[in-house]
Amino acid sequence: MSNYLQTSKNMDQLSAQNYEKEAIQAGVVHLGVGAFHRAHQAVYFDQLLANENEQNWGIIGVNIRPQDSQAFSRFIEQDGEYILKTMAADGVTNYEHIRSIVKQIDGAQAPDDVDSALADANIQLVTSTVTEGGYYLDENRKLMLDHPAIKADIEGARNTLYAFLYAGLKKRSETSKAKITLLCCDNLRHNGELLQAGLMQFLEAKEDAELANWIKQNVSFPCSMVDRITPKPSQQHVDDVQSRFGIDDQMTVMGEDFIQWVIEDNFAGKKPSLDLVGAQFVKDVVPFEEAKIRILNAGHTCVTYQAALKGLTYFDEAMRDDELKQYFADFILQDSIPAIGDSVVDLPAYFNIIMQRFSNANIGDTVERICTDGYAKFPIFVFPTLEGVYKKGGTPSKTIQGIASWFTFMQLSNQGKIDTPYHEPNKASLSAFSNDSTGIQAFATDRFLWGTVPIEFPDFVAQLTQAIQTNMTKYG
Ligand code: CS2
Repeated sequence: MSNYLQTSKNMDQLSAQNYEKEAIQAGVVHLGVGAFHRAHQAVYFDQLLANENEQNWGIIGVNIRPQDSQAFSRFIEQDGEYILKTMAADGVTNYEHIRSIVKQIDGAQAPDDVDSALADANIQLVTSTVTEGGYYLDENRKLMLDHPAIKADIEGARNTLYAFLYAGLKKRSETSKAKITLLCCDNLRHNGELLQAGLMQFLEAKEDAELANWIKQNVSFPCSMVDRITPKPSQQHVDDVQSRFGIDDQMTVMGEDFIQWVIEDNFAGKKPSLDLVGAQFVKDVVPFEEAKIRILNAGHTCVTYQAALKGLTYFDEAMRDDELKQYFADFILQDSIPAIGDSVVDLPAYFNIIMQRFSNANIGDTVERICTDGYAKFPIFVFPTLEGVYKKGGTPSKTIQGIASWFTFMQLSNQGKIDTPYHEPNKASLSAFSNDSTGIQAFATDRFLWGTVPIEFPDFVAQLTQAIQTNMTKYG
């Protein structure tokens, strides 16, 4: 056990899975060890490791971002161990000592070690959480070859996950030659297909047909749907763990009690029996993905900017605001669910569960967190509903209201009139959207955001302009 995590009090309140860490072999490499990975995939694997026959599924956690190296060095000092705190809406709180990340590599400092891990025949699975924007794909699934990070990686730098996968898989194809599964765990529709498309285009740009060919025969890219609301880690929980257990855990992560993982059953490498610990293997992830992305994520995205405009701090406050609660229900019931159409998922029941989860005041999920990265989120989460309702002959007025609130938020945020900080990695892409008719026109016809909707359904531009004007009057 990590020295940092020696419990000195209340040991009975801290649970841990029943396995000896020394007996665990690594079978997974994970790229992007953020809070979400620690609260989600690492938890499933931690439970899996308690099964005698599944002890070769330890995780090698890899950091790929230089800006995270400092925080990651602390994670290494803690031997990759940390406390997961989960909080239910009814106040039940649990603390678990998670130990599944058995090895840690800072890829930003030691890229060769990552290559060796990826080449190792014992590694059967690579999972990734690098955020929605971390795959650098445009609306046509084309890799952004002109993006400086991708450009540099094609020249041999290590900015994106593609550079790491390229080098690691190259080594694997030349040494162990073992088959392997790349399992994307980011919130993207058809996430496995996107990872595959991005990687194959990267290889094309590198002009490495041999490796591309090897990958076609030896690597699979299942899609998966991942879910657990995981607020940004905060000092409050670090302090709670410190005072409750006497543990100096700087990597404490907190999430809601709900957790879900639905995985396409398409493994080129060996398959971990994650179904033993609650994950679902299915033939087709699409209906689960669509439900989650269009109801939970799009619900978050369309409500959060309105919540910010109203000066709310925590997302659960939006569910206690009559207007926003009604808006959320209308958006889902009038736009999202009709646009999805028939589904194996009971969508109204699913929506009710999401409403309860969004109302969980104990997790203190912030409007600020959910406002982050709007430029990457709208095309993924909101666009399908926008297009779907128009295609069915309707008018997606609630969706348009959500989009308009983002534009209004952006403008007021630029003018310093909003308290909620806006963290937007793609700020440069938003700079053309000025607060005048030219800016609104550019926003409403942006190809990356809205595809061909403005061309196929020209009413959209007028409807969005109208909604923006209404919003500006209301909040400006
Ligand atoms: C949120 C997600 O930031 C967002 O867009 O909707 O981070 C959400 O909390 C997770 O997807 C829940 O699984």
